[in-house]
Amino acid sequence: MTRNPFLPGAPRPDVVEGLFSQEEVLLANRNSGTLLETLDQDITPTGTHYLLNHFDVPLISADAHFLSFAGAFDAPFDLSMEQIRALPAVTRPVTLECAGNGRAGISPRCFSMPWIYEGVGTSEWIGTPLAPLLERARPRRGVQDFAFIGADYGFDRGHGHYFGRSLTPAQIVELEVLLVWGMNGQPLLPQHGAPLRIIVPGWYGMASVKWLTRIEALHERYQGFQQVQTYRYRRHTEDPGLPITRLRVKSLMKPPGGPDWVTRQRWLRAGPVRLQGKAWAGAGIPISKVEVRIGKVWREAELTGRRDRYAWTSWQLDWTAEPGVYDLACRAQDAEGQIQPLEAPFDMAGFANNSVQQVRVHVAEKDT
Ligand SMILES: Nc1nc2c(c(=O)[nH]1)N[C@H]1C(S)=C(S)[C@@H](COP(=O)(O)O)O[C@H]1N2
Ligand SMILES: [Mo]
Repeated sequence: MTRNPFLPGAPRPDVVEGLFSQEEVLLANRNSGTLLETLDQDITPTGTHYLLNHFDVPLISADAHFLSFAGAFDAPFDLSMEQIRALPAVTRPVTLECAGNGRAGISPRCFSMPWIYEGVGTSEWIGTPLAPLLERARPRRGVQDFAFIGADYGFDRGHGHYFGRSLTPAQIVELEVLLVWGMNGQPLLPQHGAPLRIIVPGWYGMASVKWLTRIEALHERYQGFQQVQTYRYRRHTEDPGLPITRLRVKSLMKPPGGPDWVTRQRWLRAGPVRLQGKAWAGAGIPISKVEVRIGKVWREAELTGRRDRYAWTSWQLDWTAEPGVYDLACRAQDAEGQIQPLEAPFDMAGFANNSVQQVRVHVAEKDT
């Protein structure tokens, strides 16, 4: 990438094929993925939850931080972190997935964060419902959008901007948005948005703005880069696209056995093995079925728990593994009948690839 990326309209290398570039690997090094071996846990251990940070992580002192309600409110106010933490607190397990998760499985691929499977995790988020605070600030009649602005500034396609997203008043009513300061019993870590972020349950992660500084009520729709220029489903360059919102139905398996260091292929001793993993869908829709493919045969797994409306569900299947090489896959279906596709659905930016995960295992008679 030799062209000046700070000129208005500067193009990003768009779609590419073949090996990952240095720049893509740099993005991957900054944005770690959830360790798939933690998929037997309901809550992703803090520090192994995936990260997606577009720009630099701002280090913000909680003592000096304020959240401003600004723009078209009749009673705007600022809140210190102390005031925010004194609000009625709730703890909710919510599954967060990056809209780019699975991008590497789409060909040609978009030049961006090269997620394979790991851009998803579940945390117990600690915060307070946002809707009553918006009410308290008294949005003026005719407000169309609430913009959520983060403290992180950077460039994309030549546009300098603070990361920002918006939700309409109807979406605020429909989605149980939380204003969050804690994660798994601890204060938020800097890389997850400290001291304050929102969590938008049931939607892809881009909506859950981190390092929140300002909520602005607008009489028009918010036109921020992250709202209108990206996070749209687009099938070709002329396609105006549709905004990305709720999570698509998906499942993942904890890779069984042990890995080969570099290929990550799995080694298993023949005999009984419990296959297990997680399944989730958007907007609080329950998972109705998970199937596991062993070789060519699909078997139905047992759903072993549903912790909460917006958190993933556990599944398991007991398998007596015979020696051989197997390609395992898992596939979830939600209560509305949506089912994971076997092939990746094409999207220009590689968004929302919910096709099935493939795990190759070598089953051996005895230790090698
Ligand atoms: N301010 C800000 N908020 C942000 C982002 C960002 O880069 N800046 N990334 C978004 C994206 S794309 C995702 S997937 C989630 C990731 O949250 P996590 O890093 O805590 O897992 O944060 C969202 N909120
Ligand atoms: Mo994301």
